[in-house]
Amino acid sequence: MKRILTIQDISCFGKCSLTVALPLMSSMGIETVILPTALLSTHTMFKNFTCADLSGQLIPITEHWKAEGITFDAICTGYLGTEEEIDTVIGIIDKFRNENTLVFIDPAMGDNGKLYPAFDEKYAKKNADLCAVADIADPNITEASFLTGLPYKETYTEDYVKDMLHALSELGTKMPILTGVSLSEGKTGAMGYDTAKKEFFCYQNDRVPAAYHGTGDIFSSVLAGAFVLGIDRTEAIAIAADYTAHTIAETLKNPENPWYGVDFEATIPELVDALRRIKK
Ligand code: PXL
Repeated sequence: MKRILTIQDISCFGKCSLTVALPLMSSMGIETVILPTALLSTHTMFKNFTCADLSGQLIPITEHWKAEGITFDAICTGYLGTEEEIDTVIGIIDKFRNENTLVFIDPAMGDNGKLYPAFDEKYAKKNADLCAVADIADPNITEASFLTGLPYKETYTEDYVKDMLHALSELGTKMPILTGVSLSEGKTGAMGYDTAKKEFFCYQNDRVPAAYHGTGDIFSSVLAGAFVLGIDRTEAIAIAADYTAHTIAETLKNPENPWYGVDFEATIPELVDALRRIKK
């Protein structure tokens, strides 16, 4: 069984970061080891959330793992807290990485042209150091724009997406994958660039007309899981994009309209079926 380490916060209520990554990766048949960086009452889109910083625990926990001889097939990161924490996480990646380890970075820090409330531009730039050590990094267009300094655009051409991917690969990321990319009216998906092969790859599905919090984390968790399972890159983004779109569509049917996070629990069986179809 593949074993993945996921490093991000626990938002107790709100369906994002670890409370999404753990169930999704587990349901994909991957042993999922968590390293919580902070403990929040809710994610930061709620007012008055509490937050206990756990970054002082990261070194003692990972030193214990090292002493136990624990290894990982992949290390992935999501929402982190501070610039110092990013340095600590880079050190952890360095400590556990070998030639077969997949390092997957989701530089989760903003959406819709804006950074999340807890972050500033300095923090955003620091994420470029993290992307520099990534095999795969999957920013959305907002995050990519803060990482590269290229302007954020809501309407754009394929050339803009390709320029963004080139700029991300210049940070050092081997395979940047830009999410939330729409190449035609009514469509959305992702486009990636394989720097070694100098090849672009892309998947587009029908846009479900709704925006919910936490969908980026869902997409990333499934994408990272698919890569760890050895699924081909275009099929990996297709699985992640279809699962995310289907989950948003299901959530739209929920009369309680939970803006804070999507009903990903309802669609896990479809994810498992999609993986079974690929394995056949
Ligand atoms: O990646 C989304 C996310 C994760 N964790 C926390 C957040 C957010 C988005 O706002 O606040 C704590």
